[in-house]
Amino acid sequence: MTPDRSAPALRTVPTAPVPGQKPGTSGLRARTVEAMQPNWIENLTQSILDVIAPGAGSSLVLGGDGRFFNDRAIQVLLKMAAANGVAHVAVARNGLLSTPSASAEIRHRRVDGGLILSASHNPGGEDGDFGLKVNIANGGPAPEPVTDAIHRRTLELDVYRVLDAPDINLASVGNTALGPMRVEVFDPVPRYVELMRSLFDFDAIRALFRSGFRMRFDAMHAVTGPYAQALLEDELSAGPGTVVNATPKPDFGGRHPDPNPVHAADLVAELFARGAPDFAAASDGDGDRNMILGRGICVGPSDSLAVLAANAHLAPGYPDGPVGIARSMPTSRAADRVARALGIPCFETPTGWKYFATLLDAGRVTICGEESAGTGSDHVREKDGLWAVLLWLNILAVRRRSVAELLGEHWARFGRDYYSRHDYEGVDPAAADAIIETLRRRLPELPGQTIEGLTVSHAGEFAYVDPVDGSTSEHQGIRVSFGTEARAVFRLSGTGTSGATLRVYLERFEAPDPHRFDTPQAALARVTRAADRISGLPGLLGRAGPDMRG
Ligand code: VG1
Ligand code: CO
Repeated sequence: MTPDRSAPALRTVPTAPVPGQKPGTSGLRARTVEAMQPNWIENLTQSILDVIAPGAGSSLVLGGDGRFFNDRAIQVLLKMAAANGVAHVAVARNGLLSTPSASAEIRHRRVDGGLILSASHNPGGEDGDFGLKVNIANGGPAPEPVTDAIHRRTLELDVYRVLDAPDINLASVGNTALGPMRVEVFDPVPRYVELMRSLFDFDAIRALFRSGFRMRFDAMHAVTGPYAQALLEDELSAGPGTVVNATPKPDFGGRHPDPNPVHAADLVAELFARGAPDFAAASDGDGDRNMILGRGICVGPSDSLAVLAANAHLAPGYPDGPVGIARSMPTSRAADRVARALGIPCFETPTGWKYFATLLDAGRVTICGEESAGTGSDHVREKDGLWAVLLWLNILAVRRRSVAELLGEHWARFGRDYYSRHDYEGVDPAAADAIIETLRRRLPELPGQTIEGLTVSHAGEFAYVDPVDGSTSEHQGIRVSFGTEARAVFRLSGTGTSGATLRVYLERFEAPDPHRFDTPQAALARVTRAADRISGLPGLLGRAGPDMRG
């Protein structure tokens, strides 16, 4: 038989390990310039495929948030998947696939996993960050043993395999052969819309908009634009122009695609100005986070989790309410109060969505959330920004209250957990480690001490034992409790790409009192001073205060 001249040639390319590819809280992140170095993406891809798609015949889902270099990386990933015996890759049209939608696709298609090219809320562009999240067959983020195995593989790799073939056209939907592999370019929006329709009362939300209710959604030039337009404008008739910054851009329009009051300052200003809409929301680069605003009010993510859990039964997807709630350790205890009232368990997990997956898989929890603007449910295995927006809309459509009234009623019933996160960014990593180490050593002497009028009842480092599979995770943040009233938590971020970020999480509970409306920073002044005295921050860093107060 004569060889088929049109068949693409498989090349085995010698390579040397590229250092520094360490998995963080959520996937692997690097400066884009670093990711563009020769062999960087190839080595990483080979290591991932060796771990999650060993042998022939596997199927994967592929896409990302549209950031700079994703288009090149996707072509490399496809050609390497083909060369490594992967049978089928479903790749989103133009490479645009949100993280929750990727999770939904993996689950629906029953494939072996997925690759999401995103550094989430980190800035994009050539001067920004690049990232890759690996998801497993349940649709959730790869757990630590898998990311550790990938990391180990990057350190020992000496060859990678790639197919010499022309680029795949990602602009139109359809099937193409890439050597022995089938590439299916698909539009992920319809399936995501169907999933949301199965959970929420679209008629009730349409009626809310017909009644004159107005909203704004800021897609931050990131991946949620097409999904939000299809859902809010086309399906729910929220009105044209509801979704702003809807076109995904490789540099997110030069801004951080991070839905917080700093990076979505325009949206916040609009909601506090005269003629403000009733409701607004924003999402991050890869569509898994959400910011919720009402007229004249920002809803803190920890409060949002509590309100969603307390009212989930108003949506058709959750008729009996949640069976359990899970929150990351630094998230405020507002959700615990709801769980207690509902007579259901509330689990406390380390930071990062991967820790929720075992609880969700085991059917122990329905709703999960993190203080970093992530909320989600058992419909997928990722946090889901637009899901949270739609659940809020469904609740508002049934309750017919303003966001401020709804929150006020929630606090009147459960009490209020004032909450704030202070971030110190761009810290020298050695200095950051030293600060945490000093704090760790001081922990035993803290209990019983009264600092700024607050008495320390407990001080320790959070270690987690997964109640489903018994796996353990240590060093997940330092907790200092002042009785049941107040708490300070210290931890190092695991999502940055340059320098370290120290996070200080502050909270204080106040029993229901309809006459108290403090701002969080004012209500937390004493806890903040106590936390600063315990950690030595910001003095140790020689700074006046944190770079960010969320
Ligand atoms: C941050 C948040 C954490 C979140 C993670 C990924 O991690 O604090 O709650 O799960 O980002 O978010 P860290 O280690 O920097 O504190 V995203 O939207 O990737 O997916
Ligand atoms: Co994200």
